Amino acid sequence: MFSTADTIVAVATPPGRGGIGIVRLSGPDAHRITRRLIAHDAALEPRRATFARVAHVDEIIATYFPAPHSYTGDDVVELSAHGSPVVLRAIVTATLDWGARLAEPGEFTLRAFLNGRIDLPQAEAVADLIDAVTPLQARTAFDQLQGTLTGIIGDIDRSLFDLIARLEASVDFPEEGYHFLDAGDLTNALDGLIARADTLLRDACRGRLVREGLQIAIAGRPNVGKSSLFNALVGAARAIVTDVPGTTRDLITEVVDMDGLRVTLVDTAGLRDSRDIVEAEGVARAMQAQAVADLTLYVLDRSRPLAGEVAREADGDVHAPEHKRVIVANKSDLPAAWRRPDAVDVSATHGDGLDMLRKKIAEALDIESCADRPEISNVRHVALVQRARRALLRARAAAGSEGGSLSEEFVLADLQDARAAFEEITGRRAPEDVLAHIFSRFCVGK
Ligand SMILES: Nc1nc2c(ncn2[C@@H]2O[C@H](COP(=O)(O)OP(=O)(O)OP(=O)(O)O)[C@@H](O)[C@H]2O)c(=O)[nH]1
Ligand SMILES: [Mg+2]
Repeated sequence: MFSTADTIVAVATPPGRGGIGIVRLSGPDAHRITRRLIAHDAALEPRRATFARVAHVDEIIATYFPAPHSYTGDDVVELSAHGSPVVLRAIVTATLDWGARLAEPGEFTLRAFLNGRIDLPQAEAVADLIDAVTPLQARTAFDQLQGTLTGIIGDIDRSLFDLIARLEASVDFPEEGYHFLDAGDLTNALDGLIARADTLLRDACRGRLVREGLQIAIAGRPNVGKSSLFNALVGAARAIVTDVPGTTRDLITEVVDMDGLRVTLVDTAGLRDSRDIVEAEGVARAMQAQAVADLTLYVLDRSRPLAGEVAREADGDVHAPEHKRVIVANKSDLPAAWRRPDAVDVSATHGDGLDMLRKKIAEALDIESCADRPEISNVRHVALVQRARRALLRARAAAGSEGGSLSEEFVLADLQDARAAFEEITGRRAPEDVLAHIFSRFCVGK
């Protein structure tokens, strides 16, 4: 399914116009195709910028990275042209005429993996780094790109390998008994491995927060200033604000950086019974958005008397008491009609109290504890560490039982299982469908 025999091409820079746009070629014919393209007689000097012309298209700079010292591990040529979609498309088309093929999404990085330049967590880190919204996300991805996770897994894998080798020797030469590995050593080694899996998993829930971010829904009655607060937190007049109750109908989302975490803010329709079918649909969506959010900002209008029913709504959903919410008393620039000690006073239109609100949000979500860079952040990795841990626990149980050589066979099978899971993380043993899934997340040119 995956071939590295042909030469692939794609625009590597984002769509649109810019000072520079880059077309990337990778494969055995990358150099030959480039020389044809720019009518260059001599070979291109490795890793040197060469000025050239693509006839009737543009003046470009070509840089040749011979295998294996390139991003993909193949021969790679990067062609920097002026950043115009028309120019870049013309260059790509010309390379197709000379024998290149359009790259699939993520295919450059896939080749880097297949050629052994990077392992799977590093390839995944490339995608995460490109997608990062906050500096913390970028740093976490960068650590993974540098191989921190690979190093940890590699360590565990070596211990497992050693254990398996010694256990196999004991099984093959039973008369020696546990000569290669006595029972106490085995259980100690297993306990150590389980503890290491536990440490990784403790890190994981923080890691998920950093990598995937959080959703915060802004909810409340009509006209209390939800959209105004949304705009204030986003820092742009994104949602329509009017003094007509029921202005917002659809969900409006925007991604912001909150203390380094990627937060998706969702503005919702004001909650009320409405006979208007559009508004009623909006209210239904508002309820759904609250149900899936990690936190709800429940907004009240502090300048108007608080109806008992609304106060009860603010107190929380009796059906989902564990759902996190922060009460916001908006319009603090106007005279107060009431006070609630549990509410944060803000003025969405004047910007007062927003810092306090951000602090409350950070507290409610325990963002503080995410400030360290987690070692593991990807759900695929987490699921595999969990699988490995279960196998290790089974091995531990079998090792503790009095089954003689039979229990050794069980321990061995479980250890092999654990090892397979760890190797699927690094990609040493990753099925093709797993690879296809991972690389389909990338966009073309990466
Ligand atoms: N004085 C004052 N007015 C505000 C403040 N926040 C919002 N408003 C006004 O309140 C009105 C409603 O604001 P919106 O942000 O549209 O309220 P909403 O909750 O999104 O309303 P719906 O979408 O209809 O549910 C507008 O006239 C805003 O200018 C505030 O902090 N102070
Ligand atoms: Mg609104």
